[in-house]
Amino acid sequence: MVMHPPNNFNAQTIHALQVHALRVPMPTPHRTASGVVAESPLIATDITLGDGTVGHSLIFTYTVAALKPTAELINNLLPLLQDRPLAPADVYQYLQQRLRLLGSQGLVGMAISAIDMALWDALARQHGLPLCRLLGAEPKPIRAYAPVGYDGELESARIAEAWARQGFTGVKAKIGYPKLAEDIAVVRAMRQAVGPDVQIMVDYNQSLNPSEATHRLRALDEEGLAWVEEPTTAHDHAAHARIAAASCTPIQAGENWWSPMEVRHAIESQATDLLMLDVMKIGGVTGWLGGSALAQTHGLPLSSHLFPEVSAQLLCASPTAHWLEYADWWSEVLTEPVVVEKGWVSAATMQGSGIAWAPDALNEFAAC
Ligand code: SMN
Ligand code: MG
Repeated sequence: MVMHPPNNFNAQTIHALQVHALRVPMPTPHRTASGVVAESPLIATDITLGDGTVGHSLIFTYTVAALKPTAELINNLLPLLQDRPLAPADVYQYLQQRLRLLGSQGLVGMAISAIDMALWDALARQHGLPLCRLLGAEPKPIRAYAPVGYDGELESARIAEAWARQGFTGVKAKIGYPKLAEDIAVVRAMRQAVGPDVQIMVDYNQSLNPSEATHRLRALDEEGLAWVEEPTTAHDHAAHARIAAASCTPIQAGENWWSPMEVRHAIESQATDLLMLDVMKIGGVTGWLGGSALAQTHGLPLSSHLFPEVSAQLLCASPTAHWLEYADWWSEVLTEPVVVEKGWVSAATMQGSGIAWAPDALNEFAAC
């Protein structure tokens, strides 16, 4: 009689899903030309496997209005996940296919990413590896830049200087003030504060119309900026291409692109010189890998948007890794928030994707 090994298939299948809606206060509100982020509405997702391994993910809904609907949407996907094998790339394709008629942008895309990131986290934990190693890459230090809000000339300069003193070699300010002269004044005050060796980036957060953007970027060409981010509507690739063609400063874009397919369309339109992916919007780890492959094949330097823990892992495995966006807004929720030393982030010590809940954080920050 032929003996078969015991079937431990259950240990590798999805068993349960737990979703927590959180509201985390910001130490100081983050102002942009397109609105203020005064608190972080977050969704913590836990996926438990048959063997008890739990994979975690964290997503950010920007507005409280989207918090509970997105949490409910993730929960409602459980019937599609139950008993499926722990194979994140397959689950991603399966969810995309099952949700094809509805479409997979916006809250649906965020829900798919929450599940995808939790599954990759679980897979890395099952192997006892940081995510980057699971993806075949060594942990390595990633250069990080620090954020400066839409805070006016004096405050922007003060904050930039404080980051530079901590060792950051890049600082990114929100601009898009009523007058171009104010944008220039903010950049010059920051330059004065940080000196010639720190790179300065600026972010318009989609606030300009294309002709105003072309006008302002021509003037900013004199300021030696490392990039100008999202000068106009993120999904208007043709307008970004016209603005890019008329300016010497590199254009940065991508944080609002919803899939590797949208990255492809943007690249085909020559919309940007640099690529920035947001792991939640691009489609989780699976979506990031598609976007990163496009960055590699088109020679586009790739930076991250928010989610510094997961992004540090992913940038280690991204051939054209450029800058990590540092933010500590969600550190109180995590046991292992990303550590920066002299402006470099290290993914070396992290388990899985770097997401695990600080004791009692899920209760303390629970949205009522
Ligand atoms: C941003 C970050 C967080 C909230 C709003 C906008 C952003 C960035 O555009 O690039 O940091
Ligand atoms: Mg931005």
